[in-house]
Amino acid sequence: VIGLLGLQGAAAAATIKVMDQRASDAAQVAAGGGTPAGVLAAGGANPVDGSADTDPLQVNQPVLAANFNKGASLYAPFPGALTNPNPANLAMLHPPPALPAQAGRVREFTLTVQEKVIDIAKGVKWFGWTYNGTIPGPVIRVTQGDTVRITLDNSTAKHPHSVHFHSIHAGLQDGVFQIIPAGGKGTYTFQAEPFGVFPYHCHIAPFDQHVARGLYGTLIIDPPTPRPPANEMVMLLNGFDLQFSQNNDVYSVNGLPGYYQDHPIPLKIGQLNRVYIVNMTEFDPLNSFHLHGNMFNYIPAGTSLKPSFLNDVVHLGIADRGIAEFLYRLPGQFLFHAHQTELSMKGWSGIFNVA
Ligand SMILES: [Cu+2]
Repeated sequence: VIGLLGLQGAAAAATIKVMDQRASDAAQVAAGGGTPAGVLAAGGANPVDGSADTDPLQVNQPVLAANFNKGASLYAPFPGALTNPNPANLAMLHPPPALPAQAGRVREFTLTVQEKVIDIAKGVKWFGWTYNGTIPGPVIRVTQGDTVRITLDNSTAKHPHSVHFHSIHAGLQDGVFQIIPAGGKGTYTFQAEPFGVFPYHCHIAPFDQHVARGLYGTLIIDPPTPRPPANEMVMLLNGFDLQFSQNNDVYSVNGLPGYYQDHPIPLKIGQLNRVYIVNMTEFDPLNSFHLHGNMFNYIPAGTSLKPSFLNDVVHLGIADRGIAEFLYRLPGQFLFHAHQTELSMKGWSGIFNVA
């Protein structure tokens, strides 16, 4: 408080240096002199913004509340999930199986950039930048120790792009300074380590364009001995800024806003479930995963074989990720969703049907 008042005093007496004024204000307040003279001279005895606050006792809460948007949502109505999504988006839910480590194994993948119009939700089209035609791009799964070769085919794209993997590798394979020009093609090579779950994404400036337009996906690096068998799922969390306003209009799991609400995911009682969660939601500082009727063990970044904690919600900053493991003992329909109401109401909500 002293510092703030001191600054106001300094503004009123422009010839006095700010630090000198602060020191004299502090001395005056410390000596019991109350508000410093310079602050009083600048009108500083009044509330800082000069306006009177509403007296809470004068607020007619029932009337105010009854008229507040008539009880309707403040958000635009969600247009509804696609009825016939791209099968490649649906296939992302269940990743390819883990492979045990094998010395000298080389894994090769091709990501082809396609700048194209895709369907997002009912009546909603999006001119996205995609890896292999989908947002997110395909799930890439390898094992720790594999040599991984990723070819980025940019031959039909109108912009330069790259692919930058999180995880450990040489600087020359990092996808930041290794830009593939429009019409070009290039390969990134690294040895997969450590085991865990990672995002990959384009890393060309302007980043808001190249990432938010859809150039991202999930990389799973399995431990040399795969984790115990489970019903495995991948859920990449994202948003779509349909107005190009730095504000997302719909949110999704695997690029399908609202889809798993309309088409519940069947789970079996007593079966171990393992969800690889990756947050690639631009423009919102946090996304989250909340599970109903249960608790999950969580492994941050997937870089351990042992969970760090048991919870029913986990919050993820942008590019954060982890593994949630859980098992249902009781049947029923259970929501999983972002616990930010806006995100859940705009498409990031789904149902597990446990039987
Ligand atoms: Cu790009």
